[in-house]
Amino acid sequence: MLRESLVRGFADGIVAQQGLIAHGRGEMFYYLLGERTIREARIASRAAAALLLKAERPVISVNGNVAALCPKAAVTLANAASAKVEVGLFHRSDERLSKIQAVLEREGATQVLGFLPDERIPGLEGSRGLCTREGIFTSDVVLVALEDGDRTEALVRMGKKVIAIDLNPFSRTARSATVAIIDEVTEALPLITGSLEEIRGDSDEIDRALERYNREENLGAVMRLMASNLGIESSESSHG
Ligand code: PTJ
Repeated sequence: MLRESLVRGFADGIVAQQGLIAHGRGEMFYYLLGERTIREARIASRAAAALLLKAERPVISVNGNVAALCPKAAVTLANAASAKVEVGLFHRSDERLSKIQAVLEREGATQVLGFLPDERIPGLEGSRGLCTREGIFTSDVVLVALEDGDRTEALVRMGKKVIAIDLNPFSRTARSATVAIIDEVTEALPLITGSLEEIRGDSDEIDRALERYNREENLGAVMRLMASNLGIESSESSHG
C-alpha cells in the first residue's frame, strides 16, 4: 500500500523521481528491522514529543514522500504540537510545492509555509537551501522525515533541535539529528502524536522522556538488532 501511494504520488507530480529510489532504500532497512516499530523507536518518539512540547517555535517540515505517504498524520501532529507546517523540498519546483501545499490543506492545514521563501539555510547551495523566515529559519525545533543528510546537518549547525524520522540508522541524518526515530514514517508520526498527548502538561515526564533518550545508545541498539536479524554476531566495539 505504501509503495502504491508513492507511485500514485509520483504520477500526480507530488513525489520526486529520487523519492521513489529513497523509498526503496527505506524498504530495505524496514525489512532489516523486521517491519515493526521497535522499542528504541518508542523511546525516541517520546523524546521527540518532549522536544516539541518544550519548543517555542516548532516546525514540521514536509517533503514529497511525506505528502504522498501520510499528509494527514503530519497535519495532525502539527496541530497537536501547535507547530507550523513548511514544505521543504530538496528537489524544489514551484509546481510540486504548490501541489504538496494543496494536499496538506485538504487534510486540514490552515497555513502552509514554503511557497514564498524569504531566507536561506546557510551552507546549502541552490534551491534546496530555501526556507521561510516565519517557519524553519526562526524555528527552535524542526521535525524532518526522509531528509537528506546535508539539510539535516545544516539545520543542526543553525542551532536547531532536529527530530528526524529515517529508517536508516547509518544515515548522516540519523547520526546528526538531536533525536533520530528509526521507524517507518507512517508509523512514527502517529507514535509521536500519541506520546505527546500522554505527556502533555506533565513536566516531570517530559524531562524523563528526554533523559531516557541517548542518540548513540539508541542507534547502536538498532544497528545491533539489524545485525542480529541478518544472523551476524555483533560486538559492542563494532557497533557501539
Ligand atoms: O521531495 P523532496 O524533493 O524533498 O525529496 C525527498 C527525498 C526523499 C528524495 C530527499 O529528501 C532525499 O534524497 O532523501 P535521502 O537522502 O534519500 O534520504 C531519505 C532517507 O529516508 C533514507 O535514509 C531512507 O532509508 C529513508 N526512508 C525511505 N523511506 C522511508 C524512510 N524512512 C522512514 N520511512 C519511510 N517510508
